[in-house]
Amino acid sequence: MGALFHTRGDVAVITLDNPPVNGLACDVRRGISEALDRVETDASLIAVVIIGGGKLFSAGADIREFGRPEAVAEPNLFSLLMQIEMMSKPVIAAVNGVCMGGGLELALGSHYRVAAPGTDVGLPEVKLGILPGCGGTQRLPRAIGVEPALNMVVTGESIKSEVLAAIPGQKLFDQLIEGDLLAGACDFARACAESRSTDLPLLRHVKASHPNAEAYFQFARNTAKGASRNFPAPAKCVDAVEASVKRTFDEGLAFERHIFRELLGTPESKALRHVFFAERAAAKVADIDAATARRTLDKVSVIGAGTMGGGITMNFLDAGRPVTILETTQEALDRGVATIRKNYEALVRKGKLAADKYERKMSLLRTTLDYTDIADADLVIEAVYEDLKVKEQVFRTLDGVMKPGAILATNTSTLDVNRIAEVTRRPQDVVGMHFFSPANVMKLLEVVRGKATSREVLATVLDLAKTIRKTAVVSGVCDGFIGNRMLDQYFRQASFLVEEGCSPEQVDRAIEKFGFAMGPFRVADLAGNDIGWAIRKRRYIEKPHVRYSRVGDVLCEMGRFGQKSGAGFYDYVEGRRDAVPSPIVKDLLVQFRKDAGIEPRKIGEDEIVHRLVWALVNEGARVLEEGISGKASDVDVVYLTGYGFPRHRGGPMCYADTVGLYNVVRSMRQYARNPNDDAAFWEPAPLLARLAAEGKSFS
Ligand code: T1G
Repeated sequence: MGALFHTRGDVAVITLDNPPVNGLACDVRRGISEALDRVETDASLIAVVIIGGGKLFSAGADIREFGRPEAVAEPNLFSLLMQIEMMSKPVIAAVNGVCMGGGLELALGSHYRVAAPGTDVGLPEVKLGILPGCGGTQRLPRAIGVEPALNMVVTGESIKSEVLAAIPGQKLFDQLIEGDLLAGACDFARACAESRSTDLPLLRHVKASHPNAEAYFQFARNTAKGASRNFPAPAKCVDAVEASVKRTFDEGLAFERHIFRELLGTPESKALRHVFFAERAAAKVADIDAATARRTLDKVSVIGAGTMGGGITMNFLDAGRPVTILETTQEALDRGVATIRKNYEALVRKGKLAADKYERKMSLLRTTLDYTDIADADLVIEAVYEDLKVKEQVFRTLDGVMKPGAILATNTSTLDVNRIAEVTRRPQDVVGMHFFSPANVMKLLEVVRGKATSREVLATVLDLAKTIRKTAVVSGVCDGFIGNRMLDQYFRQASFLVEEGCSPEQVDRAIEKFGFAMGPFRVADLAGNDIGWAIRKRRYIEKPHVRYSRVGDVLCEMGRFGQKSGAGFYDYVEGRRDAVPSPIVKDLLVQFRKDAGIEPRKIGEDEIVHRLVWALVNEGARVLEEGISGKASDVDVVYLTGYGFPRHRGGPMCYADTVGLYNVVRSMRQYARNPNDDAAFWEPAPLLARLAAEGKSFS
């Protein structure tokens, strides 16, 4: 690992060599520095090209080094850029594939830059809760202008090299090179060396300006703050880019470095770095590796053209994979296809999908009423009504029709995958693929591993998830798997809070200020209160000793199912989706508390947030100790990608670690003493109690 050195005639070539993404780790930086020294002292060499080994230039600093001495070990990236600036011979960065973060900063610090078209160019540091820390916020505005630079720094999104090269007056790329990038870059380097008459060009000497700086940056800062829900990095990015206009280059560099160090230590950045690796670790399962066989998945079928079946189908159409949908009646089929069309046509109207691409997607869709039409499918995903008897019947039929080796997946959200597998003669081929509504949008896919599910089937489905751009998390079989099982406790606690004195809007406001996309009562009204009602009825019978609040039941008995019935925990105006606080619900809660003998009290935001989040954490700890989930970071990924948990808090288990498990358990014991709460609810899961007692964390 490091930087490889070779020469092509009188041009030196430094190749970044740190697979898979050429992270600028300590050894790589040292290799570059030593190679530059060699070029400087070798009179036969007239220029140097820096290029990435493998398929890309560099994804930036090696995030794994953060918080360790290696991250700042000399030569750190800062020193390396100073060394390049002092070189007497031209340094050309030749970028392809990915040029991001510190990798882009390395290129920006070079004298010249050439790029292969199609290169993803970006400064994604804000997604890690930091900002570019080696001149990116100072050099990029000088290379492409303040506004496009600010947009890239604040959003962290990548832009293709050819798009950036087309910006009028840009100084980012001196040339786009089709075909052999290295040969083109060496020719360009030779031309630079031979045509040299003045000093080598440095972006630090270019002036960054904006015609209306004061107003523009104030607007940008307000916008960044408004969109980031108490997450500090985006607004700080604006401050740093503003410095490129208001301060000298070196002052701007120092200001950027100061902010970088400040953000690096924030809990939000630590959480986001946790999320970065957690999302990638989710696909890693203890007993599956590259040697595990995979099955071919050419033909895919979906059973059921309802909301879930249609959304699941769209994932495959979006990935360019043909799908056959099966339904029981032509009317249901037509309705399902019409819904898929409506979804795509909405995207076409918004300009998010080209009309020809829409038609190409629809050309991949087949429909049928006959099971024999799907007999040769490699994978079939059942998405019929959430009733065990109905699903068992579908799987009996599939078992009799599908070819040997076909993977039989169920999209059930809570039912027992083992029971479903047992009605077939091939339980090893049965697996859960729990999509989240809207299935074509939500990234989370819970892959439910039955006790008989084979490793091959699991490995195949995990690989498939990547191709349909889903974040797969493996779950064992239990009621609600990982996410919905924890969500049940979250809603129980939310209902206890309104029994004790909160209004639904007070609870929602507090947790949304914490960073959740939507509070529990707005979610309940959106999803339909009758869903929770049906689940509670089932559980009242299965677990009569468990205390549930009856607030939700009372609303359902009044027909207040949520948005679909025009009223729920909130009132709704016809044709609008705004959740309006309801005087009826307010009066109902007053009466409810009277009847229950509850003296309402004012409950603060911290208590609301912590009772909701620790409810998730306590159940998450049980999910871990029962082996339903293999890693605490997987539980975090479920909540980050499927339930709107704020990314800059890292997920429920990560947030509990941030607060400290000792403090979590101390708060729970306090809540257990509340006569209107449920002491049993706050009994710490054994794993949580043990970790807290031992001063340990989930991670
Ligand atoms: N550091 C360490 N490991 C990294 C890494 C990085 N920057 N980027 C990726 N990996 C690992 C990743 O964990 C996975 O490991 C493997 O590479 C493949 O990644 C000074 C301070 C480049 C678009 O934030 O966006 O520069 O799971 O699965 O889908 O101002 O990786 O195989 O063991 O994501 O093809 C800023 C983060 C750093 C870029 C490729 N840079 N990476 O996506 O592969 S901070 C980033 C990505 C910085 C400077 C600051 C993506 C990718 P494993 P992958 P991919």
